[in-house]
Amino acid sequence: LSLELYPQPQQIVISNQQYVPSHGYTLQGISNPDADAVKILKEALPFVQSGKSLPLEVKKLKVRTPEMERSGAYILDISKKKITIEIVDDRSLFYAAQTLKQLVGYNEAGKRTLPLCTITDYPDVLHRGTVEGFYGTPWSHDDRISQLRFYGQFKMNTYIYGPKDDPFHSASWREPYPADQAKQIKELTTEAARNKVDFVWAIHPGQDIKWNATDSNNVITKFEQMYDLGVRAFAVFFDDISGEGTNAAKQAGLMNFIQKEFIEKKSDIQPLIMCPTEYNRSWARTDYLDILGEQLHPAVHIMWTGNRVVDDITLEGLEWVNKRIRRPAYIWWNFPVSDYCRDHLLMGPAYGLDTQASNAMSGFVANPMERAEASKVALFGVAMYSWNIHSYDPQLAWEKACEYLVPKAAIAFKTFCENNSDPGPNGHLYRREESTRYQAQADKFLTGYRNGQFRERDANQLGALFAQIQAAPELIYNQGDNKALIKEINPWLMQFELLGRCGSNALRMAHAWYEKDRQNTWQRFLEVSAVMDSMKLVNRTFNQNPYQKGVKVGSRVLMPLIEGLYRQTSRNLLSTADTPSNEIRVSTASTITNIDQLKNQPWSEDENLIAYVPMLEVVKVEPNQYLGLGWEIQKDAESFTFNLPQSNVDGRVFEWSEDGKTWTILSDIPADRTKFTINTIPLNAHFVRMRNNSGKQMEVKVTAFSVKTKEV
Ligand code: LOG
Repeated sequence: LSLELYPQPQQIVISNQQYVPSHGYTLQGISNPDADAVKILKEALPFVQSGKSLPLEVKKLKVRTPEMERSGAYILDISKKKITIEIVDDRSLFYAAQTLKQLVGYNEAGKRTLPLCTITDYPDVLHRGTVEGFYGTPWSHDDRISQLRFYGQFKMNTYIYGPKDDPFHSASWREPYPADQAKQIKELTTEAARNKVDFVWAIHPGQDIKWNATDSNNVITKFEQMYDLGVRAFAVFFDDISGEGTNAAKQAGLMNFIQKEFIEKKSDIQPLIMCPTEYNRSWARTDYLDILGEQLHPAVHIMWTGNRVVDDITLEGLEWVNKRIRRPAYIWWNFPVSDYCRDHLLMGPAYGLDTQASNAMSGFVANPMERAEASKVALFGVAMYSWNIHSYDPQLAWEKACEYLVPKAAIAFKTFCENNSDPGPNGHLYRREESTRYQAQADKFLTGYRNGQFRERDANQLGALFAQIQAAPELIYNQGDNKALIKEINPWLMQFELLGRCGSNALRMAHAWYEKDRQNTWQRFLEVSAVMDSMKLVNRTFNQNPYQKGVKVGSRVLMPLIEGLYRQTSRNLLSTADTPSNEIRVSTASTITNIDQLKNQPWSEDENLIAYVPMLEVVKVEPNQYLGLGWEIQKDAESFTFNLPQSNVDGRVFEWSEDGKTWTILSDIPADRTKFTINTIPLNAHFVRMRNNSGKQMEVKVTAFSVKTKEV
């Protein structure tokens, strides 16, 4: 017999007996047990005030190994005569109660059953949870309440509040929250406490901070205001900034000042956390981290996203940074955050986490999607991993998460998630497996079709998949339980249904061609075209954010399959009909740059607009490095637009070229503007670029860089 518990406890000793408690329970042992924990216990078991009863005794833990001293550690012992819970703190009792609640079963007679067992349990990582640290619309108040309850249920104890687009966190960090928002934060701190979650409030002052006493005190004043709202844990973020604020020694100085003047003066605050400017290995090219390691008070945690901004977490990478910062890193994992790929949902398993790394980190928090409910699929995995690292199974966690979130349509929801997990090409080079169970069939079928075959078995399996895909959204809508989730993912559900229809039609089209039925092939071809048009409409109508607009589903395996079949069929039909082939236009527009950090950055190309996909982080431009765009020879430029906030302007030049070799300065651009459009570009221009013409490194944030071409 094994027990299904999430997260999986460290140690379970179990007899194969289920036990039906003969009486209700009475609480015994320590006085004033945590009220929130008692509430959960009462949901799990019947309690009685008087008469015959069984004892549920709560006492202080005696066995003290280092692990069993951690906040939240507990021993839960269930025997026929008694339940005993041994605890370190209130959080321990709360977690033991959550475990007990998961252990309760029901027998055929409808009676409550409990397994006879002893569970010894503790967290592998001290601080576990999330950092609401993404760009885009911050979570709503209701989203956050629901998250905090979810964390409590699955033993995550940390929620770091730091949404980039909350002005009171970042752009206007010196300002106090307006009354209505302050009230909501107060409610959140209460809800967090109820769920034994540390509500960490983060400030992001680095873009305009002055390294003087006034601004140091401005930070403390803001923290005092947050303290009054019930906040008992704090962080300072220095990510994605440029200029003076990036100075490591100054940052350490401010942190140490906060440590001394604020943290140590109050007796009830959690350790301070900072997010450094060089927060991942690929950017750590200076002595920045060593300065932090030496100068920052040892009690302050330092966050770290891994070897890249968005990446897997490896023990080797952790050991590398820990040596430099002289403390175990506090992991800020950039998954399932989707602010750099906003047209996709990241619904796949939380994988790529080293199962040997438990002693190498002080915290593990994940940065989620702007869509809070949908993020729970990945966050469930984060909870399992950070509690019990060595026995983490990403696939199992993913399945359980899907079952937990959409219990009445779990299979349909899994179908949705497993085909919506890859972010698509992106500047971070971060990709996720998607549609893996069908990838081989899809590849073989398409290759076969191109060679004039029709692989019947593969077609049948893919056909069954597309039928499931088409049916899944309806099943998810109808289960009705999780309305917030449905609202968040609705555009993708609509698109998913169309994907199923499109795929089924594409397979019928391929079959008709194989049967040499031209007329039927044409008909199916037009059907596929029609569904593709509907998909384009959904893509143009929903989720129209200015970064990556639109709604992409199945983009890694299934859409390429459909498009491949469609293109091949179009060739088949047109070449034999002897019509002039309606060639798909091959792009020759592209970005041009000699900056490594930009080389993988995708660009978008609409009818007459070529543009860098906006970037969120700061790019370092060395002397003579440049970023630019080139476009098709047959097109003339109409205008050139840039928006480069947080950037130096001294020594930069904008230039145009006809051949990409000889460059001329665009002198109409004012020297001091970070944002501008010019409509006077020479007709023979086919490239524009911005170049660092100073002798020093320059910092740039690429929010917009685009060329509009004239209609032809
Ligand atoms: C930001 C973060 C953003 C994430 C993913 C950190 C420390 N900072 O590139 O706000 O959500 O990457 O795009 C970041 O990760 N900048």
